[in-house]
Amino acid sequence: MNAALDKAARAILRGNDRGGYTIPTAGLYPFQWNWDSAFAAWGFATFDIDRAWRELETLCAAQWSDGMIPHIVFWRPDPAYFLGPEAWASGTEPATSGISQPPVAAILARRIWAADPAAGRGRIAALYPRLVAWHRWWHLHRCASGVAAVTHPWESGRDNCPDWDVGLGAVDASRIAPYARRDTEEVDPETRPPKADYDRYMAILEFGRDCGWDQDEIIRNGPFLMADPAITFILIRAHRDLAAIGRALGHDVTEIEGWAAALTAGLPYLWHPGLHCHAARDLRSGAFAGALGSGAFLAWLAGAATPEAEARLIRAWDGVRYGIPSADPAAPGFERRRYWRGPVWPVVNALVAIGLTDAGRHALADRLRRETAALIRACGFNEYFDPIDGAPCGGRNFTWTAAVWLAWAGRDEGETG
Ligand code: 9WN
Repeated sequence: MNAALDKAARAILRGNDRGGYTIPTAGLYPFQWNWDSAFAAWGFATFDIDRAWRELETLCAAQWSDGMIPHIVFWRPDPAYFLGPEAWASGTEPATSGISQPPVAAILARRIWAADPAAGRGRIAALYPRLVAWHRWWHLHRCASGVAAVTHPWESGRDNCPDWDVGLGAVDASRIAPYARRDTEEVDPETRPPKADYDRYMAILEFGRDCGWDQDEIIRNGPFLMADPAITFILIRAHRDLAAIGRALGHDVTEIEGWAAALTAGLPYLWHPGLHCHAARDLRSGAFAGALGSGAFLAWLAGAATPEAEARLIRAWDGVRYGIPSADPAAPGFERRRYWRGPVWPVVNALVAIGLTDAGRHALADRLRRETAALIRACGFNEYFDPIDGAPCGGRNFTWTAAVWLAWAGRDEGETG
């Protein structure tokens, strides 16, 4: 059974390969996305190590001069996606979006290097300065408050999760021009963010574009600035992994270790005593998101899950058949099929499992792997799934679902890559 699914997963990666970069899925997402590519590389590393490094190299080739690695790279035009290169007007070559995405690349690059140390040494050595520059960009432009912030819900990778409701409520979308979405032509609109969210995504984008993506202006006066527990946990972990890579290459990593230590020291700001876990916070008003989101589960990835948080997280997990739900199933806003407001995302599960394994929570890590594998076995390589009945949602033949199958979910216990 696993052999057939391994073969299908490899075929998805090959089929979504556009020559050096992999699209998330044909039709819905026809360009290179940042964290999708890092997962694609992890999947490729299980059967084509050269192609794995190539994926990361292509992504890093789109790096901006200030160090940012953008969230979308528009290598070739494709009218199938709204919002394309014209909307962002990055002025870069290649054209890109104007924001970033969860910095998982160093976490996965370290694992890819471990898969074949000899083949990877030269490749990781060449990528290392680019990754350091990107992590410095995060430190300088997103972490001034002591925790990591996002300036657009899309920068979080968890677009419409309940975390952002409090910040989006303050965004004025009354002046945006009419627009036509493409995503709701590709998949069931009931599983996508509603128009009210998209209006605000547009308004935030237009502010960035109109100030020429001036980061100081965006941080000072932009319509949306929220501290994100998920990016904070991911960045802590990614800094540590990048420091380990740097050390192995013989570099001084004091600066990187300092970034990780500063973010770790900032975590109490995100602790929500009423929710008993870390939660997003609006940096303009100080208001907390009132709901537990999947970002809280990434505490394990940063080695920051307290016993109180563990108990709370496991309670939310126990509320569904297939973990991890992207929102608390007991909360009134839970929507089991609407994108990041309830569904389970294999890609987030893979990150949580890395954290659980490192925290010595092997039984939980294995439970998560089995629940994820059951979804994929029953329904295929969809973008996300209903956590109650396992129904497949979103795009089909999805690159990162195939990749996490190959690198993690489809492997036996103890084999995790
Ligand atoms: C906007 C590609 C991306 C993922 C994100 C996911 C979704 C895009 C969209 O698809 O976002 O970036 O148009 O909905 O939320 O995490 O990287 O798979």
